[in-house]
Amino acid sequence: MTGAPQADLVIVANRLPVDRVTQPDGAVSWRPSPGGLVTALEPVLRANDGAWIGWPGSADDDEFEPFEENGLSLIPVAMSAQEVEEFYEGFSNGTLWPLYHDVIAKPEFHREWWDSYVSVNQRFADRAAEVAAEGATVWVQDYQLQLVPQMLRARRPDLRIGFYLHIPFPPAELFSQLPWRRQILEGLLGADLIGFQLPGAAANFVRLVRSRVGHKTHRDTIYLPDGRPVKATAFPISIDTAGFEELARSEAVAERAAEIREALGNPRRIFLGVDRLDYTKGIYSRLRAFGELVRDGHLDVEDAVFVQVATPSRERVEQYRILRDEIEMLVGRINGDYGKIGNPAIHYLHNSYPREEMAAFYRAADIMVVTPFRDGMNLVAKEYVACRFEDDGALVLSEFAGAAQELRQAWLVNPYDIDGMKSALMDAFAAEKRETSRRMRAMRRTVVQNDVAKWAADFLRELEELPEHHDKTVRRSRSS
Ligand code: ADQ
Repeated sequence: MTGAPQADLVIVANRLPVDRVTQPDGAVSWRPSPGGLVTALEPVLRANDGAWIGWPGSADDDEFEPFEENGLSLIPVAMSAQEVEEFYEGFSNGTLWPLYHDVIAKPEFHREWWDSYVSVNQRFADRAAEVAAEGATVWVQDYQLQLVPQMLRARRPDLRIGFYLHIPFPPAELFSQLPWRRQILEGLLGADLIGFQLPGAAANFVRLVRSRVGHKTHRDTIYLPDGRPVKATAFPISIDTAGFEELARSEAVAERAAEIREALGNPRRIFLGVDRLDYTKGIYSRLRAFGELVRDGHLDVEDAVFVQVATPSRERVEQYRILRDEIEMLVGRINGDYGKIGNPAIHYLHNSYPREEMAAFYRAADIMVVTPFRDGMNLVAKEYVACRFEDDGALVLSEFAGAAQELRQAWLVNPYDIDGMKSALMDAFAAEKRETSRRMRAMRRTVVQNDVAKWAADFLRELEELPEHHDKTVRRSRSS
């Protein structure tokens, strides 16, 4: 490819940190879609002649030339409509996503989806091989691109390659269902450093490599027969804590939070859920728990209200459409049965909001309810904590969210246990100010000390410092 910059740091992610907008006259422009990842990586990218490779988010056979946006070098990778269906909606979100989340939904295995996964991964790897300068660092992100490390190393052995998995890595008993399990493990082993959210996920991976690929391992290190060590370890991701706190402290957000409370009728307590509309997030069970508390008279709709923000997500995938219908039916039923004029029990918003509005929701809410069945980390829980600068507010958190390993002072719940969730919701509802402050103060300390900038710096430092060779004598791997 011509015109691609030679970068010393390359991020390879499924999505570019911008959205493509087509004007009515057909002209194309780009709108930044700022997420935690780009906030964290922007300073390092600027300091290192960095580039970001990713899909612009719409099906198109046209290749776009690399371009600069806010001083960041962006390199679009195109995908056809068929690839969006087979690689993205299919293998990534219909096979890997449910498989890696405890098989909460049944993963589908289709050979055409796999073929598409291989060819799209190859395209990303080829682009990275062209863009990276001699000896550069390439950091590949997430489950859509697990073959890229190996494909890239085959073309560019001079590179330092890191990989980070944002979602859980399943235990061998589940991962082994995957017909292409060996290829995925070998794909990842192309990296020098593989980062996971939790130590347990890293341990699952190392164990699988030992049993399925047959490499020698010791703790978090895998010794490849060609003399290269691979490290697999945990780097729990975080948020731009200071940025969220600053937003929450602002006059505009304080006013907006007051407006939200007012619009809800100034109830004594506001419960809040904020999730992508995904079956892993446990939205249905959580609303059922709340509905039963209202039904049984433990909560009164003039006293307590639930606001559920559900971000539209993967709307072309069948399972997501079914889930949306189920949740909307439940909300309708609960409001129909227990709501009063001007006082519905649940306010349901199926929409995306700017960061300021999210911060206002977090400030307005007394009890944040985060109850996924399985979640790599869950940034919403950390964002809520970052916004509670007055050390108040309660967090009800699933023990199956990665965040539960750090936010120990939350009201921890098992999301499969509706009665358990009901008592946790009531405990958080009734908690004394002293109790909520004690818990929130401790959680805030954790989130302030471990922000996303530290996460990125820790990962990149570790990647730089890893030895290139090991001195272990190891035999050739066997086939599984
Ligand atoms: P997600 O599954 O998307 O992320 P999460 O970690 O909660 O889950 O991040 C969601 C992000 O979207 C948050 O920053 C939140 O503020 C934002 N958001 C949610 N609803 C919104 C709305 N209606 N409008 C605007 N913004 C909204 C995956 C993994 C997680 C892991 C992250 C990061 O599934 O486990 O924590 O990646 O690694």
